[in-house]
Amino acid sequence: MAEARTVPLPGFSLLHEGLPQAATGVPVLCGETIEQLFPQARHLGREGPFFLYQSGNYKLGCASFPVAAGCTAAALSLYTALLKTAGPGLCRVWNYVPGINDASIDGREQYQEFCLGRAQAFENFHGLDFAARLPAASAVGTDGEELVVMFAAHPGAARHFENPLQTPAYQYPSAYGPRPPSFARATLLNTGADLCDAFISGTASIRGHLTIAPGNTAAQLLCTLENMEALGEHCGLGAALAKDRAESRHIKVYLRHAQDLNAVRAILEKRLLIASDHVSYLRADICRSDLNVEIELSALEIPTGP
Ligand code: 3EB
Repeated sequence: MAEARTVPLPGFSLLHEGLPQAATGVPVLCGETIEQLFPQARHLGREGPFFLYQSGNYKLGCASFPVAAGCTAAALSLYTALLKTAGPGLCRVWNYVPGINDASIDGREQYQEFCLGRAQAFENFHGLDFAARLPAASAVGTDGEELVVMFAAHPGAARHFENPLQTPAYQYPSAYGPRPPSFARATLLNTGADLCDAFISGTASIRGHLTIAPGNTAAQLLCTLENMEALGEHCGLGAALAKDRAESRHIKVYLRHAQDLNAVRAILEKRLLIASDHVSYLRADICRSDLNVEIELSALEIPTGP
């Protein structure tokens, strides 16, 4: 199987050569190598560590920070800058965490270190009850040396949603780490009288706060799809996740094991995908070592009228 070492990030990051591809290398196993979520984005300039872009009313940003001094410090630094730069309308964050399942110098997982610094930055910025402000997100591993974060912010009123089948990640018990993950399950935004944008966070095989079917990719995929359907229903997109309404949906499927590709594709072709979807399958570690698959979905300008 050919693995292209390209960056399946929201395309705006590739508009500026300032971001080294090596920092975000997540191999594309199949599908589009550049996500075309904001194909019209243009480079605006820099602010602190962030390269900034604009696409319509969206402000987009991308930054990286070395993890040599620890992932907690890197996350605190990048998120402190992100919250200041993005402004109040933060809708979506994409996180790329080096060695996400590796042990840190303090014996925690790198993902836990990342969560610690991220939560501290949100708390510093918004105060102790920051949970209601948290946007949709995803977090996957890389084999790079830099933490990479990208954001999309919009001046419209973003609405954040939880999944009725899942414990809010920001309420996960402390067994998973000293600070829980800081994200919402979905963020929706009305962009016109009858139009909305939707960002479904990275979704995995978690019920309540427990991993379902540890290590079993096929069973995890079914649980993940059920989670996405329940979330779609709950946030008003519908269980079919705007399948028949969105002009195109942008889906990224992260696989821990490249050899799961064909089996996962076959199921998703039947259960989730239609011809107009933009899909990429990527090789990446997931934030819990017993998770094998994570799926995210974004769609812009979904008609919401009758
Ligand atoms: C989960 O539900 C799976 O830390 O930003 C999904 C989406 C996951 C976002 C994050 C983590 C994050 O906990 C992992």
